[in-house]
Amino acid sequence: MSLLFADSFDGVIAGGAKWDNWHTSNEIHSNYGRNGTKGMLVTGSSLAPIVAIKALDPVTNRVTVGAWVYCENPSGGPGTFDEVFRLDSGSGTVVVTWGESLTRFRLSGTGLATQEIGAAGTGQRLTWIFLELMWEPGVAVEVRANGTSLFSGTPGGSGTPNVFQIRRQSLRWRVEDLYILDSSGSHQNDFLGPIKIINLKPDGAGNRTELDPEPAGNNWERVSDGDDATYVEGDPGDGDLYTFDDLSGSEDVLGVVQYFRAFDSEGGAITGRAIARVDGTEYDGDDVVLPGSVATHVQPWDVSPDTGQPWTPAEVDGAEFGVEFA
Ligand SMILES: [Ca+2]
Ligand SMILES: [Ca+2]
Ligand SMILES: [Ca+2]
Repeated sequence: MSLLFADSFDGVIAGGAKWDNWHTSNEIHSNYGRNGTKGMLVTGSSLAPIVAIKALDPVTNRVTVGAWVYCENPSGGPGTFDEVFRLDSGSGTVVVTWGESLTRFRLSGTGLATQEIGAAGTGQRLTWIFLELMWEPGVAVEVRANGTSLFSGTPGGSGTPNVFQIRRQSLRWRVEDLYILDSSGSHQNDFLGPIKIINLKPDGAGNRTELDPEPAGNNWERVSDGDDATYVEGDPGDGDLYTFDDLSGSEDVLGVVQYFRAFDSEGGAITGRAIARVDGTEYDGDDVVLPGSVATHVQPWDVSPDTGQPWTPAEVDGAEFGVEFA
């Protein structure tokens, strides 16, 4: 496993439901995304600089984050907390902000001189840039823009990156197609470069329909409406599989990340897991001990569970995904 988090801002599980902390002023709208899809506008209050937080539990000490970013301010330097990407380990920090120069990013952190990095134009305002930050405390740091390295060196700090944050003070910027990964495994364990995240949602019944819909109706519609008040439920051994939207193209697939919301209405501790059916065979995701109230759970499928190789577009289009209880 190496993909820790992915957000296209288009899913039915939206905004704060995927993040551990989400400022209520953040906006998600097609005005702020790319290619006609939704993106995030960072506009949280300067009085509470934390805009979004995602706790991380990586397998390795090396973590890479990437996203398309677009600063809406043609002028104005960053405030202290205009942190586009911030990673913390508990024993160190690395931060990338928009630069005073208006054309470059600024890097700071434990053991690093605060400095603008890269050539003029690599941190330009009013344009989309695919920004990436790799950090292994005490060992390595690298920043890339549109796939080109702006800085690499040896940072201070120690430990395992355990939280990603976006913080904001005075600037407004857009974020789209954000990923976070660690360096474990043989696939998706390094910079991905400029990517696109496509949101796929259930569009029909799959090979298993064992859960009970509430209210009555099609199970797949109860889980694809973005409303926790409608749902499916069942007992240990029961599960559902659903067909999903197809990809619209044939570009290489870097990985699949499945999200679901679930809880144990008996008070907690039932086991649930994501399941996938690929080429006619069902595969189990990781066991999750479900909490007593609804929460968002993530199952990365870095490679096709059927082949152990990168997913083909045809495999994704034909795959069914769902959840079962155990
Ligand atoms: Ca989007
Ligand atoms: Ca629902
Ligand atoms: Ca499909």
